[in-house]
Amino acid sequence: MTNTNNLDNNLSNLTLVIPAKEEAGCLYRVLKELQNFNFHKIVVTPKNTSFPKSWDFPNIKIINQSKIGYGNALLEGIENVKTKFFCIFNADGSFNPNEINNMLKLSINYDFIFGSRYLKTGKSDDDTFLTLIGNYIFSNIGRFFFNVKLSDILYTYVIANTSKFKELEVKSNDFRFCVEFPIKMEKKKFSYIDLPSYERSRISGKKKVNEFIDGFKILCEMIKLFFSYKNK
Ligand SMILES: Nc1nc2c(ncn2[C@@H]2O[C@H](COP(=O)(O)OP(=O)(O)OP(=O)(O)O)[C@@H](O)[C@H]2O)c(=O)[nH]1
Ligand SMILES: [Mg+2]
Repeated sequence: MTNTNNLDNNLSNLTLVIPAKEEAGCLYRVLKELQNFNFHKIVVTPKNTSFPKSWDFPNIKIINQSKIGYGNALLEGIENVKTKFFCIFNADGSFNPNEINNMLKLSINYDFIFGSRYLKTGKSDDDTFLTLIGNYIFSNIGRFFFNVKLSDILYTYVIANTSKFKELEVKSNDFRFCVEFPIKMEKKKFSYIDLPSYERSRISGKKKVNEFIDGFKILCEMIKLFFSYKNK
């Protein structure tokens, strides 16, 4: 793959794990933008998803997930990562790849580096009132009940140390992944930080998160984890 950005050599230590479900209207443009970056890339799609033959993206690994769900896509993608670090990178165009370099620089000092839309220069063009309130509530539950020091717990634009992530033994196959991961990371006392991130609007298509159903599942997961750690 070509590297037109003259980026740091250490970027090749990074694999982007790109979950993509029904993103036909976005994925081509996302992969096109990513062509400028010298990262490994793994796209994870639901079963029986195929791409037009005219798409010419060499060196991108495509995996059809064996189960269903966002968390499952990530877990199966991460299983295939061979680099020291990986980055969860959405296929809807909302993550700006220009932020990765700054996040990756911090991997010298931290095991996990999270983006946050709610820090100083962070912003979201994609948030609705409901998602804004939901993120605020869940980030505060994370902070008060689990001591997770993240201002945007559900965003999940994150660079992770691959072997440390595997030690967490994250199991969630759905959006519960977004809280199980940081809560277990805090409990293991791994090092982490969050940085401002600017979330762009999704390019097209529909969001896969259902604020009420997934919000409820996320809340149940937090309650379950709270009692499982309390009883230890
Ligand atoms: N492979 C796979 N990818 C998924 C699944 N569910 C969601 N995704 C992808 O995960 C990423 C995040 O999902 P989104 O629907 O964008 O969630 P969101 O960012 O909270 O919602 P938006 O407001 O639309 O941006 C997107 O790239 C989706 O295509 C799934 O079941 N399987
Ligand atoms: Mg999105």
